[in-house]
Amino acid sequence: MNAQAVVGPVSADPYPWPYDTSVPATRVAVLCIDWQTDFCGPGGYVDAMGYDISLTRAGLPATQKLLAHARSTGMLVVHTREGHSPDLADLPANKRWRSARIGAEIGGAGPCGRILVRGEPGWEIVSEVAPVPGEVIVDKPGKGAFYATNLDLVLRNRGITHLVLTGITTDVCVHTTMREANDRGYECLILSDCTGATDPANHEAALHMVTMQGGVFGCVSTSEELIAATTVPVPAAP
Ligand code: C5J
Repeated sequence: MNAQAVVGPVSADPYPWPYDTSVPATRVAVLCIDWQTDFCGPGGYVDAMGYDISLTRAGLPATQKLLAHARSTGMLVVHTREGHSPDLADLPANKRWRSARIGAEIGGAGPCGRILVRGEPGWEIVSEVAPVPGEVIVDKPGKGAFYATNLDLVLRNRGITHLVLTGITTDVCVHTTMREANDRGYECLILSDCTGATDPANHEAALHMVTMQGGVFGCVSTSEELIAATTVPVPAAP
């Protein structure tokens, strides 16, 4: 790891990210949102609802590469997991009712254990982007990663000011989290190749929304652009 790495400016839409030109990598966190079997694995929640998991898996290879880059340049890596306690005390009745309505009741039994319940196989993060020891993991009962969690406190304690968003799904948990983060003053970048949705049009629309009003929630770019815009100073010769 090199703590001297600097990120930016990244070629992005609608402005070169970040707004303040560049930022030390140690002030950047890569958020890996809900890369769980329930959202992208066979037999999980998204599969049970009848959606195509190849769409939600599409961002995995690029995210894997990005994680290697983040870990080697000193960025903080934060993983989130959507899920509910086994007694379902933190599951709103309407969320349960809606999931039952589409044939994948949260808390019900499925091929990967109880759907979206903490500790079950389907709730685990998939191996391709699994956390390594020491990385932050945030468990959340809702769509946004700031709601009913200590994420904001953890980020501020680490001096994080800039966020890079990856994960699934682009239009639901990633977007909700980006909006929450933006309102809290974090400078956000969402990566189009490290995200995915159950509907390609929703993926594109969610990315497009970010670019309105001069970058209403931040910017859109790709992992390749972010990696290319990270500089690691060469130590001066003795
Ligand atoms: C959804 C999520 N789509 N992680 N959750 O229900 O986006």
